[in-house]
Amino acid sequence: MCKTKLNLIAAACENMGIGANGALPWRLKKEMAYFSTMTIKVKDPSKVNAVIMGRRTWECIPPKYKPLSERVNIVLTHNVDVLKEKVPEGVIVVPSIDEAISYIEGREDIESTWVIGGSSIYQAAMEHPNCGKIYLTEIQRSFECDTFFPKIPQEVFKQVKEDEIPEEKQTEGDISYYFRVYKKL
Ligand code: FOL
Repeated sequence: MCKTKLNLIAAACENMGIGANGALPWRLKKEMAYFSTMTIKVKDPSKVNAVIMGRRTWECIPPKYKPLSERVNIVLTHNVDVLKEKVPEGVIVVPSIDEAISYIEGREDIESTWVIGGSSIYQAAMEHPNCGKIYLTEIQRSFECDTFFPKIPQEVFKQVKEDEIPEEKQTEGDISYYFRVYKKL
């Protein structure tokens, strides 16, 4: 059965940067809280969500937050055998998005699936037939970055309004941003 929708979630700055030197280029507490809430919240309390990430994204998460709590953590790598030795019990290591989807569809307790980066994983998820929505936080500043969110094709993704997601400008310290949602047509 092919029912798994891939939702992407990312925060990007004006130049579409998402990371620098293996870390986030900014520290935005409320924005990170939005990421946690969105990826954790479920309608059915008997279910959980899954997060899919690349190996480098896995490595960029601070040790005290790994694996991401209350979520099934799935890490993609071409070198499954090597990474399996290094991740805690319960973390799923697979070589592709399709293998991740197969794993998810083999469980009955996963409600939503969130793709949390980085660049190449976002790109593959955006091009995947199961791609659903992109939850993109647009930070109104430029940061020096070495990793970027892929270009969102305007003819494929349309901005939508989502209930419960504020449309107003958000501000933290001297940085402001918008929570945007794009839906694949
Ligand atoms: N999406 C959005 N909107 N913002 C992000 O910062 C973001 N970051 C990633 C992917 N999508 C994103 C990848 N990077 C943690 C750290 C880095 C990271 C993703 C998650 C992390 O440690 N998360 C903890 C909360 C940490 C905290 O409260 O400071 C978690 O439980 O989610």
